[in-house]
Amino acid sequence: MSDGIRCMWMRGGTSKGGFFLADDLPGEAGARDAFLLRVMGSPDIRQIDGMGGTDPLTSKVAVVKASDRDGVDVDYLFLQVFVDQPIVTDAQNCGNMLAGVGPFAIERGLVATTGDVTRVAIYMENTGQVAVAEVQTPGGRVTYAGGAKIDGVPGTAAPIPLEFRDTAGSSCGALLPTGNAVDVIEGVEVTLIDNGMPCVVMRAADLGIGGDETPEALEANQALRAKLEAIRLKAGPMMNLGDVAAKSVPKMTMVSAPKSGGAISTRTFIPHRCHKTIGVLGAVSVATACLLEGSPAAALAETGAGETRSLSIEHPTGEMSVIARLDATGTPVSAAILRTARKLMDGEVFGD
Ligand code: NQM
Repeated sequence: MSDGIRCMWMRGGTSKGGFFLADDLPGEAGARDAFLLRVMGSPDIRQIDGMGGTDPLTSKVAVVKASDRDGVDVDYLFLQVFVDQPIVTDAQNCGNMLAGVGPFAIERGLVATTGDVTRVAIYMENTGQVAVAEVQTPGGRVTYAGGAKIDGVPGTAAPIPLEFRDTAGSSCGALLPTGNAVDVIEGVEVTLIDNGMPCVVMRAADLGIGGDETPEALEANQALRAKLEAIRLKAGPMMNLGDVAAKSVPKMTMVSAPKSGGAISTRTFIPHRCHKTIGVLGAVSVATACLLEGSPAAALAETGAGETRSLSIEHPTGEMSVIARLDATGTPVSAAILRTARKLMDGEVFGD
């Protein structure tokens, strides 16, 4: 292929990657994935021959098209391009890249603006659920500048609140795929949970760490990494995810008591690199684990009271607040998160 393909490079939340219209990419998945590997420069830990930023968080792709579903504006397919392996997977969703989908859809003319704020209903193809994004569109144009601050991103930008409903069991078929709030794998008590992202939630202390180490220190801990991977490979089939050896799920979150006045402190492997923050839907799933009576996270968490709870999920570079609404039985029915996004480049990208 010698011609470039139209692409917008954007930061979405604390992730970054390429945003494409579905029609602009090869229709056949094998050809599409081969192209995307070339675009990112994978497999190569330096991604020197491509656009990827050498981290799973900066090696991401969003594929967007107008939707023909009732009440939905656009369909969004997330693709994780592995850095060091020739793998492109749709086996997970991404709530950070999601933050860029609304602005991108408006910029590409898939959605018309409706005043100072435009609501964009987004069907997330990876998990078959809908999220609603609110995009700032004063004067009929997307504005990226604004006063909202999210931890893990320097400076401020226009707020993009995201609301999720019905995320329980997104990939695993049920919020608790084993039916239990606690299972034991490799001698460690775990909560196998999926409220938008399949996660294994464990006490940091049970893995022999304090839970406030830096991502670099945790990545250097080979014994910890081996233990986490052994647990993950067993958790995959238990979570209805099958063999997860070549998948980027489930995520592995180690929790400890909050350190900065939040609900819980976290360190998350995604699954082989340690996240500098925490994924959006990962945070929703961990917040939900904190609300589960008898779970390892609940015993450590400060969750407050009431039908609407703001759970501040502490991570290595700050926190992410999950606003959870609960029904009369205490089950979370919706979650909202504040994100921002920024357009970085609009042009053509090459996969020769
Ligand atoms: O959990 C990283 C991220 C993500 C995924 C990952 C995400 C989410 O921070 O919704 O956003 O867990 O691989 O972008």
